[in-house]
Amino acid sequence: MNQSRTQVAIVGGGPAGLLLSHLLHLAGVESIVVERQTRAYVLSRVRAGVLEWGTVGILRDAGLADRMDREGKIHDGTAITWGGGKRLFLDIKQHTGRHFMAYGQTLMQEDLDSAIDRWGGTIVEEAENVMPHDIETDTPWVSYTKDGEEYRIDCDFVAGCDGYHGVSRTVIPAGVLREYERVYPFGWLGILSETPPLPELIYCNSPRGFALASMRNPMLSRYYLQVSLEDDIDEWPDDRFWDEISRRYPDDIAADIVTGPSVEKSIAPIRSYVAEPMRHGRLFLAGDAAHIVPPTGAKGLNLAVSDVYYLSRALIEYYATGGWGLLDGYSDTALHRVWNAVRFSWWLTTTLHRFPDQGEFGQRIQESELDYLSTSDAYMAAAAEQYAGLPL
Ligand code: RFL
Ligand code: PHB
Repeated sequence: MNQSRTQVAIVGGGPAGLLLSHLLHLAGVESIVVERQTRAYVLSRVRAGVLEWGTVGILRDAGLADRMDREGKIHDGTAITWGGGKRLFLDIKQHTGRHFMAYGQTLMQEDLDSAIDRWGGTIVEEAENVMPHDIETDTPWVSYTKDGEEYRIDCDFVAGCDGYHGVSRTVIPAGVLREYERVYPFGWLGILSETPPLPELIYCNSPRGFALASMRNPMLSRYYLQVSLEDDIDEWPDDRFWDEISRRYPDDIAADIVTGPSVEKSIAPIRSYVAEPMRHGRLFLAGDAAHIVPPTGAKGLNLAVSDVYYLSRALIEYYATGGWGLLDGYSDTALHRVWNAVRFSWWLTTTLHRFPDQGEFGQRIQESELDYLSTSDAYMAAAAEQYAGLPL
């Protein structure tokens, strides 16, 4: 058995795990990240594209924003279209004084990787059978195997940042863990294409199903279509994808969409899920390990960042003063923000997608909701405030 010791053992090297390691390092707290995949594999997963202004601020304060500030695109708001040509602009700048940044999660992950390499942090890749132990004691540890050898990391705390399919949440006893879930009866088919995107993000409610136009950079577009959970990726050749996109968007928007071959294509199921509490003993969960939201509100990555912000602050306070105040409050503080985002993402998902049993009545209710949103300044301000993200 190969043994080592650190202050915080971090399970999972996605955005949550790497950002936590970096923020702790800035305050002189040591950590080791243990990741199941190779770094290259983690970088190949195309995911989020929208960073809330609070997330942008955290990345800037942590010295992680050079490329984001050069290459990311600042937006004042986002558009929604429905009813065969109606359109509103959810003006975040007007209603909150903030903005958001279109910047791909893969680039943020690359920025974190390089920052951690620069200060010489440890990210163990391709760790198998990772398992936290003794989290209810003062001497927790994490075990894993790599290249056939067994390893043990002794630590003061374990941070479970290993996503929805991770192992950390499973060590919380069944009598303690409470789970809340909603599975939606559809998935999102996403493509990347090397074509100029539309200037704004445009969410679309259509009787044929939801669609979203987004972007990564001036020559890389990201589009999504609501599809059936039974659909296979092979049933969606590029021609069918672009044809369906142009049927869902109103004609004037469809005419502006530049089509081209896809360079990535995948289907993701959609769910809302929350695990409570986010802490048990010396194990603290952060990001998708504790909660999943439908991507409709663009909240998943931003919640991972806000969890990590709260958790890093709590751990830093502990190492500076020995105080448990922020650590004890972590789960409640994080969950308050999580449930707000869960509710908003659920609302936007429910308002914009076609549900199998909604019928004409359900379609008209959705359209009426969007008509009202577009004419009520008060409703618009509330929606803009939530899309912008609650302050930390
Ligand atoms: P991750 O990114 O899943 O990383 C977890 C890491 O843990 C590793 N792991 C393990 N490591 C060791 N031992 C084990 N047993 C392990 N099990 C797993 C995994 O290999 C992985 O590297 O979780 P994290 O760090 O919490 O980050 C969360 C975000 O990735 C996620 O919330 C977002 O991508 C969600 N999301 C979006 N969020 C936004 O804020 N804005 C968006 O615009 C947005 N768009 C999206 C999205 C997610 C999408 N998909 C594919 C679900 C669009 C899509 C299509
Ligand atoms: C994306 O660009 O991938 C994206 C943007 C907004 C969302 C979800 C995904 O709500």
